[in-house]
Amino acid sequence: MNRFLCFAFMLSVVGPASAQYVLDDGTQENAVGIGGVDVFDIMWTNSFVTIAGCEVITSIDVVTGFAGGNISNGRPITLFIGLDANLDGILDQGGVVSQLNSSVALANTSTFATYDVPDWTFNVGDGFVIGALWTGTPTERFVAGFDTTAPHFAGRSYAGFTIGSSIDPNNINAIPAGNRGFIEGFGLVGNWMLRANCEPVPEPGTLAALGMGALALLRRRAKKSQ
Ligand SMILES: [Ca+2]
Ligand SMILES: [Ca+2]
Repeated sequence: MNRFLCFAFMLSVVGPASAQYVLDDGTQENAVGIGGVDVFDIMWTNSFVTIAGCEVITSIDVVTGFAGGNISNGRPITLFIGLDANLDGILDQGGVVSQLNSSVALANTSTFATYDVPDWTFNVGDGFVIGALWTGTPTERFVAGFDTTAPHFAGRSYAGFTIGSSIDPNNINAIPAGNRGFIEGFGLVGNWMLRANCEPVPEPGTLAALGMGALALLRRRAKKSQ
């Protein structure tokens, strides 16, 4: 049932040291925003549970806008990694552990833009979310790339919005209760096109071997200089 996570796990075992946490099927059908209001903030997150070989979150991929959409490249967007300690799929209050303030790229192309957030290392079994935060205007609304075709993972894609005020991802309790929840609660079915790239934790044995190599090199240099 969780075939994308399984896929990521297999990659992390047999492939090079990179894999992804993914809910979408790679093909965008829609984009989500807030209609009928003036200026608004929208935050959207996907939740995952840390698997072995994929403990270090290194960057976030996100699709903004949709083909024919009008989201501007270059406007501010914030990407973040957050804790979900109670595994309910919701970013914990005060739980942001890595954040990158950047700008929109590759908008309206159904293409993932990669954002190199500061790395964060989880333990296997830890819940976490990755998210994006952006400010909409009366003309630019539909920012969050959305996959509506099966497979669909319910209770994993979450959204929150505020009208006329800013969202602090470290204080999601400040978002009015009716303005936040899983996407299903808003009558939508699908998952965000929002992925986490990951790497395994470097093994102590590898580090030790590297250290010994460096020591040997230093000793050779020391001998030469004598
Ligand atoms: Ca799709
Ligand atoms: Ca939580």
